[in-house]
Amino acid sequence: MAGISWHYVFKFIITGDAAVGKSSLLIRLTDQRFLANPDPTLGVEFGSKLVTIPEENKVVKLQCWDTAGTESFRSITRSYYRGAAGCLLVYDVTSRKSFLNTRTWLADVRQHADPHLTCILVGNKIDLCQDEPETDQTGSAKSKRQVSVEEAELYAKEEGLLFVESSAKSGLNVERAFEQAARDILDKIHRGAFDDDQSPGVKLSKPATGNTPSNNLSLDASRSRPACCNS
Ligand SMILES: Nc1nc2c(ncn2[C@@H]2O[C@H](COP(=O)(O)OP(=O)(O)O)[C@@H](O)[C@H]2O)c(=O)[nH]1
Ligand SMILES: [Mg+2]
Repeated sequence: MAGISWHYVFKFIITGDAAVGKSSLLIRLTDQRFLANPDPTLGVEFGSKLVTIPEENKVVKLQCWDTAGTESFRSITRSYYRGAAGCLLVYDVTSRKSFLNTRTWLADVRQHADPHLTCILVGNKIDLCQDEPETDQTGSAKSKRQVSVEEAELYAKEEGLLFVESSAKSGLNVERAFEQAARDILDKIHRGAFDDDQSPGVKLSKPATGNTPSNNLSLDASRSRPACCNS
C-alpha cells in the first residue's frame, strides 16, 4: 500500500436526536477524546479519519458529517444527506424517545440519500448501563437502559440496518461502528451496487501521490459549510 494515502473516500453522515452523542462519537473517532460538555453542534461539523480494512488490504478515508439533531437545522442538514455512502443512525440507550425517533430520521435519510446507502443503527451511552440488571422484575431497581439489545436488533433486521451498541465515553465499539459500515460499503462496491467513482459518496483514489498512509486525521471544525462542498 506504499505510495498511497487511501484507496477510497466514503462520505458518512451521523444523524439522530440532539444529545444522543453524535458529536462525541465523531470526536472519539478522530481525536480519541471525550468531552463531558461539548458545545452543541450548530448546523454541520466535519471530521475525517483513515481506517484500514485488513482483509481487503484497503485504506479508506471516512469523511464524516455530523449533523445537528434539532428541528431548526433540518432543512440545512437534509442537503448533506445527498451523496452519503454511509450513515450512523444514533440513539441513546437510556432514552426510549431517541430510539423511537430514529424511525423519523431513517425516513429522512431514505428520502434524501442514495438508495444504496449503508446505515448502521448505533445505541450509544452503553457505559451508563453496564454492570446493572438488564430487566427490572420488581420495579425497584433503577435500570437506566430503556432499549433492549433484542428490540434494537429486531428493528435493525426489519429495516436492513447494521447494529452496534457503543460508548463515546469509553470508546467501546466507536471505531468498530464506522469500520463495520465501511466493510459493507466495500462489499456493495464489489457487488456493483455503488458505482465506484460514479456515486457521489464513494471516491476512488487517484494514482500514487507519494503520501504514506497515516492513521489519524484530526477533526476539522468547519461549521455550516455550504452544501456544495462535499469533497
Ligand atoms: N455517559 C455518556 N455520555 C455521553 C456519551 N456520548 C455523549 N455523551 C454526553 O451526552 C451529551 C451530548 O453529547 P453530544 O455529543 O453533544 O450529542 P449530540 O447532540 O448528539 O451531538 C454530552 O454531555 C456528552 O458528554 C457516552 O457514550 N456516554
Ligand atoms: Mg452534536
